[in-house]
Amino acid sequence: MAYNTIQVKTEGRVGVITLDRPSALNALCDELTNELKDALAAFERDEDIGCVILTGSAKAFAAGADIKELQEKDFISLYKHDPFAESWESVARFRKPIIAAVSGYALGGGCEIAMMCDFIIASETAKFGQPEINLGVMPGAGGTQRLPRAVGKAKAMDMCLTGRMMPAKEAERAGLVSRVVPAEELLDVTMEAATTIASKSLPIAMMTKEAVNTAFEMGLAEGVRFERRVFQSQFATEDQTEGMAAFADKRAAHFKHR
Ligand code: CO8
Repeated sequence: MAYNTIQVKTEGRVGVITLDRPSALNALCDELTNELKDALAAFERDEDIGCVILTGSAKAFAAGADIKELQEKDFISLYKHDPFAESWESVARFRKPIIAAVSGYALGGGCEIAMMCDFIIASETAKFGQPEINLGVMPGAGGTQRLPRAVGKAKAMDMCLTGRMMPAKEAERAGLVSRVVPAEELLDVTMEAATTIASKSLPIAMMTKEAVNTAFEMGLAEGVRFERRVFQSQFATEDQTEGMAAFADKRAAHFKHR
C-alpha cells in the first residue's frame, strides 16, 4: 500500500516504518497517525513479521502532534473524535515487539509515541522533551504517565513543567532509552536487535512483552501470579518443546511460532 507520510518496508522478519513528513519535522498530523495505524495493523496480521522498528529522519523522530491541526480543535471535536483513541494508541496496543529508533527531536507526541514502543534505541543526536506547557497545554498521549515510570518523578516533573529537552546521554542515564549509539549506526544497531528478537518464538516474545508491561499495571503479588500462569501456559507450545530439545541436542532452535 502507498502512503503519503510514512515509508514501510520489510527486511526478513522485521518490519520498518519510517515517519516521512520532512516539511514539518514528522509532526504527527491525522493523516500520518492514520497511516501509522494502518501499517501497524498490516504488520500485526502478517505471520512473517516478528518485530517492528519505528523510526524517523536524522533531524527528527517526530516534533510532536501537528500544532497547526491542534489549533483548529475544540473540546467537543476532540472529545467526539478522539485522535488518541482512534489512531495514536495503535502503537501502545501493538502486540508484537516494537522498537523506536530515535535520532534528533522526539518532542511532545513524538516522545510519547517513542515511549509507547517496547524500548528506545537513541542516536547521540536524540533530544527528548515534553514542551506542551509552552503551548498552554500538557502532554496528552501518555507523557505524564509513561515518562515518570521511565525516568522517575523528579526528571518527569522537570521536563513537563519547564519544557526543556533531555539529550540522549541523560536519557540513557535516566532509563528512558536502552542504548545510545553514533547516529550513523542507529539503524544497523536497531536492525540487529530487531532481527534477534524476530528470530525467537513470536508467541513467546509477545507473551514476554505482555508480562513486562503488566509490571506497570499490577501490584507485585498479582504480577508475579500472572507471570507464573503465562510461564506455565508456555509449556503448551511447540516452541517450548523445540527450544529445550535444541539446547539438549546442542543445536540451534528452529521455532515455528506456535
Ligand atoms: N507541528 C506542526 N509543524 C511543526 C511542528 C509541529 N509540532 N514542529 C515543527 N513544525 C514545522 C515548523 O512549523 C516548520 O514549518 P515551516 O517551515 O512551514 O514554518 C518546520 O516544521 C521546521 O520547523 P522549524 O523551522 O521550527 O525548525 P527548527 O529546527 O528551527 O526547530 C523545533 C525545531 C525545536 C523542533 C521546533 O520546530 C519546535 O519547537 N517544534 C514544536 C515542538 C512542540 O512543541 N511539540 C509539541 C507539540 S504538542 C503535542 O505533541 C501534544 C501531543 C498530544 C497528542 C494527543 C493526541 C490526541
